[in-house]
Amino acid sequence: MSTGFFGDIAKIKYEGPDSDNPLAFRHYNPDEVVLGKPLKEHLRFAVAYWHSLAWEGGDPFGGRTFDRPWYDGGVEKAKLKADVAFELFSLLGAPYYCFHDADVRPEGGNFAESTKNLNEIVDYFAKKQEETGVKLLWGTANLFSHRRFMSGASTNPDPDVFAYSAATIKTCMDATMKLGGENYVLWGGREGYETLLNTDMSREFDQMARMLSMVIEYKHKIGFTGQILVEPKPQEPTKHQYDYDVATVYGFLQKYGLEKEVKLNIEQGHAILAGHTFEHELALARTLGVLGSIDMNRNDYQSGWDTDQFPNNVPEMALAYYQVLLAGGFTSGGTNFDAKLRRQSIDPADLLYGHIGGMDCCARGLKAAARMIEDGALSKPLDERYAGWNGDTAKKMLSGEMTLEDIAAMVEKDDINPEPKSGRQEYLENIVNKYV
Ligand code: XLS
Ligand code: NI
Ligand code: NI
Repeated sequence: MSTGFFGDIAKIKYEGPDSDNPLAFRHYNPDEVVLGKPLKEHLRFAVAYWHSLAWEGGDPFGGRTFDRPWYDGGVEKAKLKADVAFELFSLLGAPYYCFHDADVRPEGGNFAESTKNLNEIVDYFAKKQEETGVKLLWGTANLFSHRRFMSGASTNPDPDVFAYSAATIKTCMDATMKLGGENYVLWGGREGYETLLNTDMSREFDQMARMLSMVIEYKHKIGFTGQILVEPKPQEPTKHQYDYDVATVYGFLQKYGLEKEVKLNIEQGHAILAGHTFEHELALARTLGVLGSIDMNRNDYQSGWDTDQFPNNVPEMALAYYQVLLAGGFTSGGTNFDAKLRRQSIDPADLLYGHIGGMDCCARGLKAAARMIEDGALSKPLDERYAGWNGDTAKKMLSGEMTLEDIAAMVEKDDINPEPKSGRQEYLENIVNKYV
């Protein structure tokens, strides 16, 4: 039975690029086959519970602007929220959703009560999943909102907070497993510092690594077959977050021998905050073999803040999905809209407009990327640029068959005198422009 929250809005359909219907897809046709696979299987869209259902529209200068019937309540209100959530997923035809414990259950008076509330909602979710066919892309623990986590979760100076965090993660992994989640995410919102004056970095690294190791041990113990994902972000809420960017997280994983067990959940807005492009972060993760999933959104380029807006820059998204496709596409991962409405967008329909626009832009980006791959638009010029390395001597320089002395002797004997060649950046940018 419908909650009536979305009025008479019916399931969003694909109507093609010429449609004027604001409640229709113009580019996302879930069944359209691209590179041998339907778009819905390439993109694997997920709705983020925290932004679309739990967030209330506050900012540092004012409180809630949204008015939702499930605010300020106990488990019954949380169930109403779940009813509307699954209506939203179904209207959009989003195959997946993602949540933190704190988004879905009321906080209890102590750990046991919070866990009881969570488990009650998880049972409710299980029924909703069954009814709607919507699946869980990933679950995660919110170890950053409550005041107990103000100085970090696993990196807290107080071992009681470490223990509380470990216990919370366990309940969230159990919930994720029970709901058939395909990944489990760790985002270290407060695993970092405000000032080094009160911070023992080396101790905190060891604490964070021990927590992650226990997560991996537990995953294997309970037979959770999903992927463990770490989500990098350079700062906000802390001044400095340890999981700064892809390169930093990979270094951390290697230091503790965890790089084979963990992949990354990479977010557009976090890449921007770290001074990178999304494309850069994805390309690096692909190169290192740790590209797991993406949190799709966009940052306001002027604000210097994680504004988590719905994405709308198709050329940027085409280059992002180009990297995803080169990595072989998603396996357990997907496209999670870690994006929230602006606080003035208070109508239920705004939730649909945000996601419809985001899904359409992702579809356009992915289709452009697929065409570039089919045509070899970028790979052919790239192969040409590196073609010299196909030669025998060039190969020997890399294989270890030649030493520094051998190479020096060769350069002198053959009078090697390299002539620079154009990198053709503008030419390549014009090629991309043809596809987007
Ligand atoms: C916050 C993060 C968060 C994670 C999940 O900036 O993006 O929403 O995705 O904890
Ligand atoms: Ni974020
Ligand atoms: Ni995120």
